[in-house]
Amino acid sequence: MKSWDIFCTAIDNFGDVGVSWRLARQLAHEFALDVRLFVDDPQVLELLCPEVSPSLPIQWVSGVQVIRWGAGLEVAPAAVVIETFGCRLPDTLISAMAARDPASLWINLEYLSAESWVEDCHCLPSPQVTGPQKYFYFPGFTERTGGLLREKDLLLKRQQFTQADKRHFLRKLGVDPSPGSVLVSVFTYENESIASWLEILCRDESRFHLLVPTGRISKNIQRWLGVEVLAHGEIHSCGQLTIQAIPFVRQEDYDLLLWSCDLNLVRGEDSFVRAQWAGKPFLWHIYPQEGNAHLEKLAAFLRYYLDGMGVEAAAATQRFWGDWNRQKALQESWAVWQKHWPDLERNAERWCSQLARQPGLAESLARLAQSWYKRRAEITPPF
Ligand code: TRH
Repeated sequence: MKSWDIFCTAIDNFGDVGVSWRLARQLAHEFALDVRLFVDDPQVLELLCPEVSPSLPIQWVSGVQVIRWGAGLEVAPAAVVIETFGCRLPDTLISAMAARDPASLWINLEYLSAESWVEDCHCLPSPQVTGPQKYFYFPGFTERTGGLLREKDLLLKRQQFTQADKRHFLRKLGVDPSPGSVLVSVFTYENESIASWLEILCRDESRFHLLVPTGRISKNIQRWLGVEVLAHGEIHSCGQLTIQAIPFVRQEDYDLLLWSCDLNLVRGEDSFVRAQWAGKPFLWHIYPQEGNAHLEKLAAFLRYYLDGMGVEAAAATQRFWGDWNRQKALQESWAVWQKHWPDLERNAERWCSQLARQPGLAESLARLAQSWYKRRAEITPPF
C-alpha cells in the first residue's frame, strides 16, 4: 500500500489544486509513500509551485510525480486512489481499480465543513454500481472527522520564525512597513463592502499596511483608489493607510506571509486552514454558494471557533464576519471587533493548540489505509 494516486480537477481558483498538492507532498515526505498527482490543469499548480512545467505530461516535483490528466489517460492504479472533491474518475480506471489484486482502496476526499452531519458521514461507504468500495472522507475540526492538513513540523517552524526572518521575508516581497504598522494580508473574493472598510482605515489613528496579492479583490480596491490597475510593487497611501500590491507567492511562502501579518483575510478552504495554523486573528471570506448555503457553513465554523472566547468578543466576531460575507457596510462592526483585539489574539492561539491535539488529515488517511489493508489481509488468506 505504498503507492498512492491523487486525482484533482481545478474547478476554479486555486483551492482544489492547493489542497491536493499539499496532501501529495506531505504523504510523500512524511510517510515515504510513492505519490502520483493527476491534475487536469498544471498551470494552476505552477502558480503554487513555479518548478512545475505545465507543458510536461509527466514530471517529478518535490518528491511527487505530477501527471497531466487528460482524456485517454491509461494507467495502472495505485493501492490507494484518492478522488478529490468528487472529481469523476474515468470508468476504465475504476474497472482497473477493481481488477487490481488486491483492489485499490478508493477514497473520495470531500470539502471542508464544520457542519454536524460531517461527523456522521465521515468514512461511510458510498454504494457503487461498478468498481471497488468507495469511502467518503471528510476533513474537519473534531476527532470524529479526518482532521486538517498539518505538516509535522509546521507549528515548530512557526515558533522558530523570528522577527529577523519576518523582515527578511517581507523585504524579498518589497515590503518595508513603517514601525508600528498593523500588517494585514488580503486574499479574498470580490467584495463591495471593502470600500467602507478602507474608508475607516484611512481615517484610523493606527497605521494599517495592507498586502494584496493580485486576485479577485483587486478590482474593488482599484475602484476605491480610482486606478485602472494594481500592479505588483505599487504602493498607495491614504491617511495612515498603505495599500501594497504583492506578487502571488509559492505555497510554502504563503505561510510566511500569514505568520508575518497581524491580521489575515483569507478565503475558500486551504488559506482558511493555514490562517488557523498561523494562530493570528483572521477573517474568513467563505466561498459563496447558491441559496446562501455558505452562511450555514460559516455559522457552523463560528460555533466551534468562538467557543472559548469572551461573550462580547464572540458577538463582535460574528457580526464583523457576517457583515463581510453579506457584503454590508463595515464601519460599525469593524470598530467593535477591533476593540477586542487581545481576546481575538488569545483565541486564535487557543484554537490553534486545540486543533493541533488532533491527528492531521494526511496522518489519519495513512492510518486508514494501513488498517484497511491489514483487515483485508486478515479476511483474505494469501492463497
Ligand atoms: O483559491 P480559493 O478560492 O479556492 C477554492 C476553490 O475556489 C474551490 O473551487 C472551492 O471549492 C474552495 O475554494 C472552497 O481558496 P483557497 O482554498 O484558500 O486556495 C488558495 C490556495 O492558494 C492555497 O493553497 C494557498 C495558495 N496561495 C499561494 O500559494 N500563494 C499566495 O500568494 C496566495 C495568496 C495563496
